[in-house]
Amino acid sequence: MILKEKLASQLPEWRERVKKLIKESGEVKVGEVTVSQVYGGMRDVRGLVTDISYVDPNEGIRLRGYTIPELLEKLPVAPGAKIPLVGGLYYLLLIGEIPSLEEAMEIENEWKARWGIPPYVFDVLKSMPPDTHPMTLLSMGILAMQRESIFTRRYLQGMRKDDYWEPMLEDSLNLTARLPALAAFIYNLKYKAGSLLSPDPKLEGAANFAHMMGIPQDEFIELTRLYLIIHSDHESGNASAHATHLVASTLSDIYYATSAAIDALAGPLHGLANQESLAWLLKVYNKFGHVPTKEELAQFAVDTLNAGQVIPGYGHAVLRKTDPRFTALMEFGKQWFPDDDIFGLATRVYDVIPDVLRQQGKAKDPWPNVDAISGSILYHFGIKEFDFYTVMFGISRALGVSANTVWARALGQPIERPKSLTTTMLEQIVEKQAA
Ligand code: AMX
Repeated sequence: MILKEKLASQLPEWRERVKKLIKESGEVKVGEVTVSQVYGGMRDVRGLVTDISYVDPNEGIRLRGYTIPELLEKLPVAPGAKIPLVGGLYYLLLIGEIPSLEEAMEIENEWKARWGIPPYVFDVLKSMPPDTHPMTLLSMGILAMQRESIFTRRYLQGMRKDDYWEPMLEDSLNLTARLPALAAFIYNLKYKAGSLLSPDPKLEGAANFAHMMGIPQDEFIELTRLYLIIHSDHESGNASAHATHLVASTLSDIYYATSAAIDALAGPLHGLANQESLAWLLKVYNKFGHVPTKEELAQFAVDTLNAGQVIPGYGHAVLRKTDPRFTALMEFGKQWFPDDDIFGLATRVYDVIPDVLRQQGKAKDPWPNVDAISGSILYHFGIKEFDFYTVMFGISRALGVSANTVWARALGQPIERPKSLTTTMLEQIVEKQAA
């Protein structure tokens, strides 16, 4: 596998670079921690490292140094398609270089060879009550496959620390290959009376997902590619990435760690915001029976805030400008279905909400994140079961967190264990510094 060889060839230099940095500059300070950060979810505390992506507060995400528009321009595209192959994105995340079409197809072909989900996984999911949330089913499906872990098997047999990354990569390729089919199975089990289309070996990953979802149109295939690319990684501190990193740092395998990512993503302040956001848009639409005027919208938003609720899809812990992932999806919608009512509503909300939030004066970031629009686009394609939206986020996020985990093992990152203090200790620190 070219991918494995390329990764292996990078490791000596990276290991040396990190070792040298720690040895020669290990005591250099990279920041300080304040009392409000200790109580405030560690916001802005610089305590993690990843070379796979970086979120600039004003510019948004860069994956391996590339902005979203640059990725869409530079990553290889399948013949006849417009949006790049997801396999190319995964190659970039893992290797750090824009692949050729051939290299992107190598990943797509690896995924094709690995997508068979063990039948017992389906049995587990089928045995769950029908009202189980699809994110619970996704997390369970991933966890059920844990017994397949090559990393765990090799670890129990005895493995050198330097070799950990290799079975971690094998597991990651197996898991990411299976997730689209697992997601489509969950969709069909929950919402389509259990019917399941088998994967078509002629199709690449995104096209196969569209086929298994029963939405084989070209636009939906393109959207799947775009959706999987833009949600894949958002540096290391977001809840799903951090949960993965923490769990995998104990040398749990990628199945345990990705299941944890999905659990974190299922929270309304993280990935579930996309379903909450669409629910809010539909509430607005149903109240007025049409796309409301800007004034009507502003009043509705103020009422939401006065009721003590957040405007889902707006605000971000790190970003301070419109999320470029939001912009990419908005441009996609404007290109393919500019006249869709709910999509149009999402774009009108974008004209109104930042001002409303600024006037309220609480949110540090009044701009939309990706979740403000993604639901309206899936809705357009007839995926009206919005519980499912975060599942699609999850299969994309697994690409980023697994690439990070391969590198964390390759660089021998240790078990994560920050220190906690008591409130009395914090008060004593404050008193001492005031004295
Ligand atoms: N609507 C109303 N109030 C908001 C708000 C919003 N969209 N965004 C932030 N605020 C409020 C916060 O609730 C907080 O109020 P408090 O002081 O009474 O607790 C105050 O503004 C300050 O918050 P902040 O420092 O600007 O944000 P944060 O870093 O604590 O939280 C986030 C970030 C995303 C959780 C928050 O903006 C939010 O709840 N947004 C809505 C939910 C959402 O879109 N989540 C998706 C995030 C992206 C993702 O992970 N998928």
